[in-house]
Amino acid sequence: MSGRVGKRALITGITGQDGSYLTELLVSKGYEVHGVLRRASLFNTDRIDHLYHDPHQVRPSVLLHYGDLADGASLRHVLETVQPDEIYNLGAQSHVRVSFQIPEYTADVAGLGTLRMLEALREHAERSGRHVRYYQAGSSEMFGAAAPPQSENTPFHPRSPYGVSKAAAHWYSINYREAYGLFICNGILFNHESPRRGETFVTRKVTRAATRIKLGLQDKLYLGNLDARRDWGFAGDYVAAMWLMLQHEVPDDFVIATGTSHTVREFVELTFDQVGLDWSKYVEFDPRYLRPAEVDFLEGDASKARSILRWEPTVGFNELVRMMVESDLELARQERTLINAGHNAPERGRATVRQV
Ligand code: NAP
Ligand code: F7E
Repeated sequence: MSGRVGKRALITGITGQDGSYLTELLVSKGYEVHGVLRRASLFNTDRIDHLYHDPHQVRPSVLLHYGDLADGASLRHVLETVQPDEIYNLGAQSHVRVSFQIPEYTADVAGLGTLRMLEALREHAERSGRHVRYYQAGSSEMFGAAAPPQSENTPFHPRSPYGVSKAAAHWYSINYREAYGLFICNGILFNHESPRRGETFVTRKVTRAATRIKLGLQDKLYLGNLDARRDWGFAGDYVAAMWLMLQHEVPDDFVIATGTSHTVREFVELTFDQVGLDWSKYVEFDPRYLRPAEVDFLEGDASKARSILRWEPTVGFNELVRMMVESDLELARQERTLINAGHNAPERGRATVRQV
């Protein structure tokens, strides 16, 4: 590839929540960003469409390549084509509840997919002599049942096929760092949310439902375990930590978290408060949203990232909920306007949200 100006990044999972925020961040820093796009029967680029320019018309800063973490040849091909300076491996089947329903696929993409990416990187680095920096998207789900506060020194005790697969990916990454001297960092990120969060994760499910109930578009919200505690931060802050890890002189592993936790019940209460509703009148229990094994309490200790990377979260819990409620209220208003104008506006993704 010719005509390089700034750095070039390759992102798997570019169409996901984090991929979209990371792309915005890297483009703002002058990177040329390449993303691995998974083939789907419907458009799956909603979160990055605003960043994409037709390469026939302008020199684009965001380019997409078909590929899949389940297909090693496609990863090798994309890597050779793009020749990136940095790789962010964010692609995964990332839903914990779904990982109990499709455990082999989850392991294939989140666990083996990481190994495929690392092998592609090793071969590329050996053949070309290029120095490429690699970020691996690890998760607090790897801690699972370990007692809080969890830090880089806390032993893993994952509680789902997703958590086990991410733990394997974490150790593959350390092994490739130690064995081949590659620049590989593991982020161990606690839950992070945003208006772009997938609608089957509990935060977005709640903000979407509360705002739709407020506008008379929905009657009830069905949830599972309200007692689980999570350390919820803002995705925009967390992608900045990924970038900081790859700018550090030495490759290392970092916990990224706010250090405060809340129960699902508290998240529900605050969300409904913000739209002026009493949550207990609308929320009902549905056992289908329980998991065969639960992670009860996650609260991260990110002091290593704070001191070494100088990373700090900028958005607190109340602000995060406010941001998500505002965005979903706007979507609900648009839905209401269509219905008032006589259009049939069925709830988007209704069938998916009912499953998980
Ligand atoms: P997300 O919104 O679910 O996005 C996942 C991305 O992976 C999507 O772009 C998805 O493509 C892609 N993907 C799925 N299967 C793939 C495959 N077989 N090959 C290539 N790409 C595939 O997840 P996120 O919240 O942005 O999280 C980003 C990463 O961080 C994930 O690895 C997740 O497990 C991890 N993580 C997330 C959190 C969190 O709280 N958000 C915390 C810790 C770690 P489609 O758009 O086509 O589905
Ligand atoms: O669940 C409870 C559920 O699905 C949070 C992923 O990004 O963060 C995420 O995984 C809690 C759990 O996220 C419902 O039982 C109750 O205790 O929003 P979640 P998660 O499982 O924490 C980690 C760090 C990742 O790495 C993952 O990729 O909420 N809960 N009722 C519910 N959860 C859902 N989804 N739906 C419910 O109705």
